[in-house]
Amino acid sequence: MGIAAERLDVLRRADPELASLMSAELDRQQYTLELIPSENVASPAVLEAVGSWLTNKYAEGTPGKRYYGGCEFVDQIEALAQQRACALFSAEHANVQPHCGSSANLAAYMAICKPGDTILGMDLSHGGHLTHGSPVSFSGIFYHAEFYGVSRDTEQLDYEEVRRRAQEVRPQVLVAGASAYPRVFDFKALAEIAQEVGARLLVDMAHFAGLVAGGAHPSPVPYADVVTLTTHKTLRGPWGGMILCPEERAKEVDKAVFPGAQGGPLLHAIAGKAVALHAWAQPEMQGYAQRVVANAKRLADGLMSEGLRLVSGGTDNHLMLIDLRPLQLTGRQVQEAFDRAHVTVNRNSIPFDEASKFNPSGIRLGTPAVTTRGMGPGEMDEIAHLIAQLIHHLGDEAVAEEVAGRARALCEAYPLPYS
Ligand code: DSN
Repeated sequence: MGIAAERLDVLRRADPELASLMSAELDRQQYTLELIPSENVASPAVLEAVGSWLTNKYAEGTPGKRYYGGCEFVDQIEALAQQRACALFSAEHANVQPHCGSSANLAAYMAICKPGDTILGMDLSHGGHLTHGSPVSFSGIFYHAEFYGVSRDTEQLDYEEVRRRAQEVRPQVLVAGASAYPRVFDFKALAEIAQEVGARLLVDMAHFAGLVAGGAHPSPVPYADVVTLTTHKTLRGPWGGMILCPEERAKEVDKAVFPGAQGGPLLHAIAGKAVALHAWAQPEMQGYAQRVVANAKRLADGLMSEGLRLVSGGTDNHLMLIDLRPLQLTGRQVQEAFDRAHVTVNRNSIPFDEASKFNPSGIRLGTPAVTTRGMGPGEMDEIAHLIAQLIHHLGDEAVAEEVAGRARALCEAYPLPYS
């Protein structure tokens, strides 16, 4: 019996209503082409660690310095996760307690600046993240937020323009990283800009941490004052966050995480992070990051050859953005049509989008999850064709049905690792 069947068996006896919802979600995941670039498929070993008795333990503090008794084993578990994170990313210090990327960013700001300071981050509509200064997030509420964006011509970052903005606003923190930017970052250039204006450099590598881990994206670790990441995206671990920094900042970062931003750490999630970090040293992960990027490039080329326009003309990482403006379609329309065809994507703003954030003009998609399921170049060609068919024939039920059938067949050929 696989891990899913075993767990559902236990749950059916304890809580049939919840078991039936979880079973339905498992089916959705099993038979849906998952193209949301921030999602992935955690291994059965990660699920075992996360769904374990470690959830019972309180351990406020850090390994060896806890406010609770009985921490001798969880101390070793957390220290193991820290050592593995430092080894994988060549970092001097890792705090593995952040519950998610937003908590990691909250603690990172607390460690390197104070309320009211100026932070300069990438505009959300150009690919940035809510926690990089949006007025609806703590980052825009507690700090004075300014933004830089991509250039209108290339839809890519122009580092001279970032420098000009930094000189103009003199931030205490320069924030780099994004949730919808299909290109790699030049961390050396960003570090130089930060240094020139006396700012600290915070790199949020939530999206591309797995690409960094696998050597398919430059690492910000040698350049940044603080690096934050999530563990559930390209890193292929459990839901969670993490912070990396030089040893000299370790104390400030640890204090900012606890008691600054959080209470007790989630030891079950930390164990899951340890398992995922360990997996990067195993043969099964060899080449994964390169395959994610190669698949993304192949998918992007396929979409463009089917007449779709991609923001910045392609991708260098795991994600891409389709510009729906030339087709006079909206992101919401397309996302909903994709859902009906068992292909999951998300609508997203694109640079210089004049549509509302709730119904923007872009579709964001990526390859981490389908690559984990084992799909390769041939499947990317087919997926590009299916997506183009859906978009070019939006509302045609016969096409949607045909795509749904092909999407299901692909999912059946590359099953989730839970049965
Ligand atoms: N909301 C996440 C994403 O989907 O990219 C980023 O935190």
